[in-house]
Amino acid sequence: MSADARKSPDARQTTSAVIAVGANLGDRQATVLAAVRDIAELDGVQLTATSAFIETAALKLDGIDEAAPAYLNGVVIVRTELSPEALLDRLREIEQRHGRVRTERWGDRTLDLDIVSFGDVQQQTEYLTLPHPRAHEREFVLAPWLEIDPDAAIPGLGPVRQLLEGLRGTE
Ligand code: PH2
Ligand code: MG
Ligand code: MG
Repeated sequence: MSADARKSPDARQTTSAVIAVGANLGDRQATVLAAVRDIAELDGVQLTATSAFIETAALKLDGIDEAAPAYLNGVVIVRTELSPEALLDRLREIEQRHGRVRTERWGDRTLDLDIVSFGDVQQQTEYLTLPHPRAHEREFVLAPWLEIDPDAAIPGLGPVRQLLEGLRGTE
């Protein structure tokens, strides 16, 4: 038995991670609910909070596209003993199980699961940038996150409450 397996679950090192959930194709409600359940059932992951899901206009590379199907967006917070990369791999598997096809960048999708932040990790690798490089400019990420964690902060950027006020103030 490995040293890690001998430890009680509580004794293992866990990190809090924030995951953004989005869907704008298919039965969005069913997909996001199933995705949250799938995340909760991952080995080495405990779901600690789930936001309400809000309907948001699709943001495309050249701005808001009211003609595109709207998104359902929400945020979940987990504690995990996985590495950021292992968590990302599990999330990509869940996206694929829900029919995610990767074509156009920021294109319509049945399910998008993004790691927004992972503890206080700040990294920029080819595989994964943390915190998520665009989370701070997305109301559809910040608003549901603030709802479930009023003290949330983005490592290196500051309190989510202030970031959100800044976004709303410049509308
Ligand atoms: N995700 C994108 C691109 N555009 N627009 C909304 N409203 N919600 C999203 O989650 C979203 C988006 C790529 O990650
Ligand atoms: Mg995304
Ligand atoms: Mg993504």
